[in-house]
Amino acid sequence: ITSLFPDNFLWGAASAAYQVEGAYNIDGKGPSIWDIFSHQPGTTHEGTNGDVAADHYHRFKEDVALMAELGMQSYRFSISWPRLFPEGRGKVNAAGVKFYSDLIDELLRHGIKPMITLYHWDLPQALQDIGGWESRETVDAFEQYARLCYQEFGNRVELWSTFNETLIFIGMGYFTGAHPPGLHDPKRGIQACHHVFIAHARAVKTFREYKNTGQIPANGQIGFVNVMQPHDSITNSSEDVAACQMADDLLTHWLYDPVLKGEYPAHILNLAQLTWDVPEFAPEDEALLKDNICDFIGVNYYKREWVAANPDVDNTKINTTGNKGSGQEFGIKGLFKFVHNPQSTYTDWDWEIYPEGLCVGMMRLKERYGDIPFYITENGLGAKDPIIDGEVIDQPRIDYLASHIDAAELAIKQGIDVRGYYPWSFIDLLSWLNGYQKQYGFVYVDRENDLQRKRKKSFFWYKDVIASNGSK
Ligand code: BGP
Repeated sequence: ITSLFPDNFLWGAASAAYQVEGAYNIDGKGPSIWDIFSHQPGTTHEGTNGDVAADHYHRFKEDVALMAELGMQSYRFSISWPRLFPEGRGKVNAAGVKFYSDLIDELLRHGIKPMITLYHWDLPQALQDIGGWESRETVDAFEQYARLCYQEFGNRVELWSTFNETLIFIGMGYFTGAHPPGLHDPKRGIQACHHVFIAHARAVKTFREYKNTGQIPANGQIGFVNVMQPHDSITNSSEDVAACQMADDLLTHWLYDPVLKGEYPAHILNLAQLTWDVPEFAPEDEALLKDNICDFIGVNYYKREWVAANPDVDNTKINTTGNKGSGQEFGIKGLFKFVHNPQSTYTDWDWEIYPEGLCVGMMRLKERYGDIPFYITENGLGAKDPIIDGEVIDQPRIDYLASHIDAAELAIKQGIDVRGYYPWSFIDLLSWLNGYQKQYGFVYVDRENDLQRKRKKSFFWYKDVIASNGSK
């Protein structure tokens, strides 16, 4: 049966600089907050870090050849800001510019469209030292960085996004402290996030200026990538339903409304009562946001969360071992908490497997924001893949992705404008808090054996998916 995926649908895969490149201190790159954070004891799983990662920096030609063999039509990757600006701003590192320029050329030579993420969490440490996203100076520096990227790569790259997953880098960076800058200070997090929205709008505005002068082709598009995590209330009780609404407002609407409506959801402003001191947008910032609504939304979908009322405690527990049931908890006292649903299916990292959520999530977003174009910028199964007779047999990944591709097709059937699918990830790479044991790739990296690449079972499966435009 032919699929419902349009002919120009983009089948891709995704990665991020810190997780794949390695070469963390090579050729003039400056340190990022992740370089500093991951080198501190006790911050990551068994002290793993991205110093070497998959060494994609040195092996990108071999990797692009594999992408081509897989049939990938697009590759989503991020640029390491401190590779271009070792100090975050000011002096440009020419070797860094050359690396991305060569990577882009190599992709284009193989007919693969680059999709660039400007910010996938590796803020230059030099900017953290002046306050990071809490400082308005970082907003200026981001614009300078975006400008350099448009100048250097804009003529060859159509698809761009500004930020990846504000929920995670703000939530983990400032609420739970599991990511850098490692704070437990929601008030500061809200302020940092506020600046991220303004930085986003500034980068969109600048992008359009480059488009108007022809330095970026007319078909260039810029979007924002967010976590898409549908929330459902665990019971019909009014307390749980209200808690679920709060989770949606705080974890979804707070992060989508500013980029798609140019304002904060009312509930978030009301949270000022909790002394979070939510800043209102200054009139000029609000106008900037409203005038620069982005062209598409990238959704990263892994799981849904079941929500219940939470009169009890603030808590976070992250399963970083892959031992199922070792606990994945999150709760904000007085607002909501996530709960395990015994009827659901979970991965070994206690993430619910719920393919329909991919469709449901986009339908809910369409209901709130109108008919926006979507790219599914991440989706995948983290697992300890079994090696059987030297082959990586990752059948659970195939099952996971196949059911989510069905859900994407269902979304298209329901009239959602879905334009591309980028599984996480092309190759096995660093999981921020789980190290190298939590694998996502179509390509296995033999860490015992000079980082040799090996095609997994899913590689051959996804190759057929792409070749048949998603037909089964
Ligand atoms: C998303 C990030 C990715 C990636 C993925 C898998 O939040 O954008 O960078 O890491 O999650 O997460 P994890 O590695 O924690 O399993």
